[in-house]
Amino acid sequence: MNYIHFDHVIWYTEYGSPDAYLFWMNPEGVIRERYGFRMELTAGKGEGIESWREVTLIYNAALRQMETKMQILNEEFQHVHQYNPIEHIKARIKTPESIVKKLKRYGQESTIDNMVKYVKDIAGIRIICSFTSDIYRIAEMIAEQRDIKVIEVKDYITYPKASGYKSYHMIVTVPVYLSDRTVDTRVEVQIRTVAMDFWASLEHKMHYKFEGDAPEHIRNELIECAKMVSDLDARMLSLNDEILALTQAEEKEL
Ligand code: 0O2
Repeated sequence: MNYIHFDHVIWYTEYGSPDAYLFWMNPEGVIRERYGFRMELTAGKGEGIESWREVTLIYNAALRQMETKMQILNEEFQHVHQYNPIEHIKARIKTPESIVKKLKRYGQESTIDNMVKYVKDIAGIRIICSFTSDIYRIAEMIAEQRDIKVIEVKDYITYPKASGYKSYHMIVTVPVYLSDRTVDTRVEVQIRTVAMDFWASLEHKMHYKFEGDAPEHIRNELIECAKMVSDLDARMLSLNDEILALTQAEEKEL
């Protein structure tokens, strides 16, 4: 049995050369414990470092494709409407720690096969925009792309989580063209405003720090902040609409 060792993998959260993964195999098969459970992704029968490299290569390719698609949409939008709906884009491959935790939560063994089968957000792209209205516009533009298939949508903008979390999630597949086959690869797309992203980053930090058991006053304060974020987003959108209307009226007069 080969172990793709966790401690090495965790440092590699950005995508890039798959060669980096060569170091991740643990030839001695040493099992380390962290947070009370095994933190290895095990390579099952017929799986090995090659299959791990191939899987990560495919996810990296899918991410790059999505990122390019988003950049093109943004540039085209600027050309047609003189404005960029996308502020910036972040892309990441899920850390093995997070993959293993998720597989445990699903009651599945931590193998490469299972990770591909069950974990939908191994490749993730986060699109940060200025205004709430941009979120739906971007989601529509993604869904309209012929080679993208939308598998699942979770609208935490209209239906925020009890924590106050707001974001628009899509699971899509994008085709990755290899030399001998095409692999429809799942990518999780999260779309949110700058303000929502600011809030989510802090809340994520809190979640990580307290492992889901944060002090009540911190949770309450974050819920309060989430309300302020929603209010801020609504006011900024309304201001922007007013500025746009005034600009258009002035242009008409000329
Ligand atoms: P990480 O570390 O970001 O990868 P399911 O797929 O239905 O079994 P899952 O994966 O929880 O359940 O789906 P969901 O709700 O769409 O959440 C996916 C991702 O959204 C999470 O990934 C987080 O990145 C983000 N997210 C969801 N809920 C919250 C929240 O309440 N607060 C913050 N800050 N982020 C949230 P991971 O795997 O949890 O973590």
